[in-house]
Amino acid sequence: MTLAALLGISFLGAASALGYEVSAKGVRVIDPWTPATLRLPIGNSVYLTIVNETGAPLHLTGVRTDVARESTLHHTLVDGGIARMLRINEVEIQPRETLKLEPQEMHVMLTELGAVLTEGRTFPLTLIFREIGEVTVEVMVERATAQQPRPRP
Ligand SMILES: [Cu+2]
Repeated sequence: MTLAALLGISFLGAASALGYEVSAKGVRVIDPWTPATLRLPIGNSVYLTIVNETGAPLHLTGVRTDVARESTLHHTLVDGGIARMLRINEVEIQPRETLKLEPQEMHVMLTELGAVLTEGRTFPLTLIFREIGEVTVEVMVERATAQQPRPRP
């Protein structure tokens, strides 16, 4: 068994848009990423995809990372052409359902970051589920203008 398999990390190859995923405790977390920041940001968003492969509903109740003082779940609402962000306390994911956190949609909001996020670096992000506890993934910092993650080498 390889180290990657032991860690539950698989690399699907550069040809796939889904280059990185972590499988743990019955969930798959695919391509966690965030855009780079040019200076110390007030806030920044993290995007990722979660697949519930357990046989029961899961509830994502929180997120945590060392790079920001606060990490919360947000949803974006566009009302009269003005985008507003609302905090979400938890998100339910039904069995075999895929939850996508994407630009202009649901996202992880990092606030009071402690450092500039430079392209190419990674940092750990812990997802907290009520039913199965914590799952930690590595977030890739993409180009500042990115709208989606690039395949990881
Ligand atoms: Cu937000």
